[in-house]
Amino acid sequence: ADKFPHLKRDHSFKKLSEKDISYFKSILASSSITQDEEDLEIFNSDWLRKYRGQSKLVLKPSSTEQVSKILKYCNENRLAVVPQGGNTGLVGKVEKYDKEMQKQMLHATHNAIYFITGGSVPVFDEIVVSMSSMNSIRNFDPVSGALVCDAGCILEVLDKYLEERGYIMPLDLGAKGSCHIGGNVSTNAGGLRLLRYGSLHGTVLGLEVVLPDGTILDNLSTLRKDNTGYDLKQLFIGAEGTLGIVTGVSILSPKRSKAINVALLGLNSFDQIQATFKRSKDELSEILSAFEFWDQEAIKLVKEHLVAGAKDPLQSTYPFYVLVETSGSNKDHDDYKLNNFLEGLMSDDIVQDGVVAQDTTQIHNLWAIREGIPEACSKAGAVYKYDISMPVPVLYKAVEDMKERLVSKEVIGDGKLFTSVIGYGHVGDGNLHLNVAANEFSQEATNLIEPFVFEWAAKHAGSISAEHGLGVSRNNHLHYSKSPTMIQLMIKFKQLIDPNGIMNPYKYLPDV
Ligand code: FAD
Ligand code: 2HG
Ligand code: ZN
Repeated sequence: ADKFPHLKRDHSFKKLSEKDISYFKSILASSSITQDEEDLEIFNSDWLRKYRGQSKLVLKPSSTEQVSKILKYCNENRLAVVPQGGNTGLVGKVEKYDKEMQKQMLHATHNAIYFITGGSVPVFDEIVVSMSSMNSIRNFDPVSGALVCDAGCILEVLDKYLEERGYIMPLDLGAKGSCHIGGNVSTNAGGLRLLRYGSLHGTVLGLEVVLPDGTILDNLSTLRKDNTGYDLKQLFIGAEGTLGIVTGVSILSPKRSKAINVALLGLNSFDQIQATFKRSKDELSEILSAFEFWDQEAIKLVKEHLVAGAKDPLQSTYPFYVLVETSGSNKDHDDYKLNNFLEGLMSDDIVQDGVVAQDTTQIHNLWAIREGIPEACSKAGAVYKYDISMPVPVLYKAVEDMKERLVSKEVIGDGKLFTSVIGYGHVGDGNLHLNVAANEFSQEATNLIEPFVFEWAAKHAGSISAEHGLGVSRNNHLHYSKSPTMIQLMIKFKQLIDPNGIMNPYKYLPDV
């Protein structure tokens, strides 16, 4: 595909034939098979004919047995497969990019912006297996909070279901309205609640996975403790569809907190952010549930490009912003703690300004600023997105060093290659989202930021991807974060579980 000029179709994969279609028609309802050119567009990143994937077939199974039959057949016939959830993954790559694309991108809808960069899009003619029809909740235990559901359930739908029962999903992300829990598990998504509830490696209790040869691995345990043998489910969390298709998820949901507070703070330096974070752990301790930050560039873009509700409620503009959320069981207790915390920060001149949301609408509006940053950045032009983790003290140095590099090379500013460098993210998790906005994507621009950014992460004991994963855009940079021994072991796992390499090829592991 034009989009991936460095890749060549693997000719060991068979091309789709009428015989194959007949087989799929024998196991799936006709409404679960998409072949129509126009309908296929959306699964192939439609808006750009020139660069779109070339899948000719989308299958939408509605049961684990159907997924098993599909994969068994594909494996026996060497047909390559791309599992697809909500298409919100952020690990694709647009190699070529022109003004026309950019214009379309600026006018694209929220989801379309991300769709074109989705790692769940086929590279060549892989069959798309969309999980959107597997969206039932299978079981919920109101005592333990264990939720068992199909992989195609939308995250926000699950959260609403749990809200009615006094529980909450242990993860939350800006893409909640579209992403599937199976996609979240397959990308090991982090998001806005990781600080409080930990990663999916801890909250997922069990998985049902269809292996590439059609075997159903039934590990849908609801146990919190189970030390019998290797913990196989962990291999599939963050495997990005390269080892099989996740069809069912068992996840531990915590009780929903009765009292939620959100405060927005304005600060002068990243050192002040660190001091605030340290204090929040001391003084808010068990009720602290989120600690997010963004910089002045981010708020500028949010104000310029976004969205009703995302106004800056502070009087002046500050170099940095922090959103602190508390979730507890007693409103008076939480209010008291938060007010003391904020007063202390102000009187010690650590925080310059602050506002506390007074009702749920204001809570929503403050979160809308944070959750709207990725969209606002994308509307600023061609955005190179990096998602790196490192020790918190050097987190913002990545933004400063990148800016300094582009300034010293005289490639940023009016009429130059780049327009801005933006920093935001999950500071509580040591996870920076470094977005570099350019006028257009080009090889020249790419070469100015890569591999610099990956080398930077490696030099500072960081990871080249904290939460978005590898897809087609980071697979060849894996060595910055993992040793040759580890990469070799990963390749062996892949060969063991998917010997024909049919699952999501060309992605995740380094090109051979
Ligand atoms: P897709 O994009 O469809 O797929 C992602 C990958 O998983 C692909 O490799 C695909 O092949 C595979 N896959 C999907 N479903 C399955 C399955 N059932 N079995 C096997 N493989 C499967 N990520 C974060 O970590 N934290 C954030 O805060 C965050 N915020 C975001 C905000 C916005 C606005 C957007 C657009 C994205 C954000 N993301 C974030 C990216 C995140 O990775 C995805 O949104 C989400 O986890 C992917 O789910 P999905 O269902 O859309 O998967
Ligand atoms: C977030 O935290 C997401 O908002 C998206 O992970 C980050 O778009 C990005 O760079
Ligand atoms: Zn994030």
